[in-house]
Amino acid sequence: MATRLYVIPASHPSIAAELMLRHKGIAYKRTDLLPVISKGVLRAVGFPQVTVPALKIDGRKVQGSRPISKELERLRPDPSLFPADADRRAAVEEAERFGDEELQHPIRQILWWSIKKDNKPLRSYSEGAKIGLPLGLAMKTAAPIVALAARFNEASDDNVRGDLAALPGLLDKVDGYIAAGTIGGDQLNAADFQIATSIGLAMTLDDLRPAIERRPAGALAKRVVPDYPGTTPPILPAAWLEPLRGQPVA
Ligand SMILES: N[C@@H](CCC(=O)N[C@@H](CS)C(=O)NCC(=O)O)C(=O)O
Repeated sequence: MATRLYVIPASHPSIAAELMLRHKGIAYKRTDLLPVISKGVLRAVGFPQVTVPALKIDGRKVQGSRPISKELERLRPDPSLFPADADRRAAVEEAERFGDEELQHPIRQILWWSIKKDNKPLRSYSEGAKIGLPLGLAMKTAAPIVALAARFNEASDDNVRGDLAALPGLLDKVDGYIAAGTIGGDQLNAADFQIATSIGLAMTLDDLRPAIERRPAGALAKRVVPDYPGTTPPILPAAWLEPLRGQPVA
């Protein structure tokens, strides 16, 4: 099965797709793309949309972390990514939808806002990636790419302040899925990969990690993606982080 996964290094849905390929035991090649530039490359290689993860597998093109989980399940049912029981499957699909549609984007906005303020940490997110040019050179020319990525993702002050205010509620929801056994079980499922990678990316920010790491959500991320690449030192305004103080612990 000829398989190539197109990713942006440290992109959370890209890591989810990669972990799901490994879960299935499907051998794959990976193409690492720079943000923003990725859009043109994906179009040039024939994908209809401009986001990663994008997968060529068995002659088909599949784009988006949720279409990818479904396609992998179709192509290789074992080991499964979704429970066989209909009710449990519906719960996992709903948690996966939440991870994709509600959790992913605020984390993405917080990260791009932080990197736009100071792009030095960007290098740590690309460590080990093969982006087609030396990392040092890529980082010297990163400012316009970062500015565009922050703009495309609407990582404005207002949006990021709102994201931080909403984050405790999102984390409560993840802890709730774990308490209900929808995610965090012995057998990892598609929602585990979808959600734990967003939490893993959030925990690369020193500003956010203390509010997450002692929650069940933080423990799940450490289990599913222990070596999440990248570190961003404190940069967010203290007043914006106020809603995250006094967070519950596991
Ligand atoms: N919800 C989609 C999101 C895909 C997405 O927005 N990916 C980002 C990277 S995390 C992307 O490709 N951004 C384009 C860019 O940064 O230029 C999924 O799970 O596949």
